[in-house]
Amino acid sequence: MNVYDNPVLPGFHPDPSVCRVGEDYYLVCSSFEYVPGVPIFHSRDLVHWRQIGNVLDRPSQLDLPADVPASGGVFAPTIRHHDGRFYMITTNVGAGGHFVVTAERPEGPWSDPVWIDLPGVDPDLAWDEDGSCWCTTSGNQVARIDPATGKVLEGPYPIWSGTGGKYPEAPHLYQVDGWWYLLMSEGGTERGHAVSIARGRSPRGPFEPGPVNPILTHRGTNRPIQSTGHADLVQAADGTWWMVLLGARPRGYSPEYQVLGRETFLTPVRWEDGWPVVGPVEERHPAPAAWHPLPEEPYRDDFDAGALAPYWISPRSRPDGSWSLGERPGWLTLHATGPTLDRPGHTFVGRRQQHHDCRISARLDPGSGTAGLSVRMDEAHHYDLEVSEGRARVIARIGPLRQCVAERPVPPGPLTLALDIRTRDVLPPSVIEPTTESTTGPTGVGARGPDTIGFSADGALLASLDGRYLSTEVATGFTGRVIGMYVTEGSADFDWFDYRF
Ligand code: 6LW
Repeated sequence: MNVYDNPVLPGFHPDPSVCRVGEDYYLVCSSFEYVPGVPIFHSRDLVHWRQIGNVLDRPSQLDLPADVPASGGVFAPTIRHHDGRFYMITTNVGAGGHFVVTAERPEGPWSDPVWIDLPGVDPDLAWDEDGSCWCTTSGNQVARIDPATGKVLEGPYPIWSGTGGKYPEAPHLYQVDGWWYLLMSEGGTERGHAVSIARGRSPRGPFEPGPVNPILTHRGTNRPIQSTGHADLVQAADGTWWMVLLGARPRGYSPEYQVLGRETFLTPVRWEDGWPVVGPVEERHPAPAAWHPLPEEPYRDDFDAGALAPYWISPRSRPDGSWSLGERPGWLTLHATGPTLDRPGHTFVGRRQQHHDCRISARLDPGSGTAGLSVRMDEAHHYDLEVSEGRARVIARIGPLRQCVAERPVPPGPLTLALDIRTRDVLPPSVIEPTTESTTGPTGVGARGPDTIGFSADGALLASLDGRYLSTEVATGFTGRVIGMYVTEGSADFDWFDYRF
């Protein structure tokens, strides 16, 4: 029997939503302040996912305000397939609200947005047998809408808001065996997160809660996967049921730090007496019957392709003219749009950190610019390995403080920058004396943190920093670490970027 490992989509991939078309599955996640927005993945078995694009890949679909705060922007999406078309509905928080885009093919092109004036976040779409389209939003409330025009035709009506946990959200409606099931989350997206269920005969309600609620939570447990919630259900081609959901894997000493953000997990569902039953989410489960492994992704992007791969993201915008794969063929050229990573408006092209232990390196020709690699949570929380004027330096920005923690001369011309992110030299909580902070080295690597990040230039280590300051618990918000190439003055070229784990 095959087994699979959770998470099925590691790294900052929260709020998953999934749909099946025949034997193919499609999954989308939130993207917040990053563009392109709403990554879309394909799988034939719910376990192995390949990114096939981004649903919101042009400014006519997603135009984030220049000052949208970190963790603002695009919140939780829902993906559905109805009458031969794909529908993706989400919310641009603070910049237009809910909107639907549709496509014939999941890889796109997706339409321009149709806006819907309803309160809340986390919109869901479901159709009944007479073709009416029901849009449920956080709260939870349901409205009948025309998805072609965005017009609200009926409602919104308040429906079931859960068992009393904070933030009733992430509603999804499903019609199964003559019942309408309302799956929702409550308790907040942090450690108290939970999934609850109710059902009724009509989308308008009334909804009666299931006999056991929440149907899933890891709150108060010592399970390595925490914050389980924001779930979506799918029936596989063989009739079995599965849940995709978000969870987090915090590390380090109390209160424990999550550095990869909220990730996407998969767990089996069974039905008992007309209600879905879902066990704890394990790190390893027996796999669905279909099994379609994918070839290993190359660890290096050589920048030889004509377009940027879909996993490269940038905060708020990536204006034409700020980047190019053609100016120096085989290199990614970046041009500065802003002078600092501490404020929006800078040039940064990055990818999610997806593994607790990993090594990132890049070949940089800084020319006469100021450029480097940055591990980013947001403008106020990032570590940078930067080169300019013949010197490499490590800069730590933590909250209101900004400090250069190491600096050394480097020879002119291209050089290799590397980040080593390691958990293995971090002691588990049980062996740490609660009153002492062990440190290793001049930059003060705390053994209580979740990991350490080492910074080197052409093989010479400049500094090793405690990773806790680039965690959700310190930075706040809904995203996770993104590691990127940047330039804050002039222009610079990157020959390749490696991500190994
Ligand atoms: C999202 C909400 C949630 O809108 O967090 O975990 C919010 N769930 O449903 C941001 O992802």
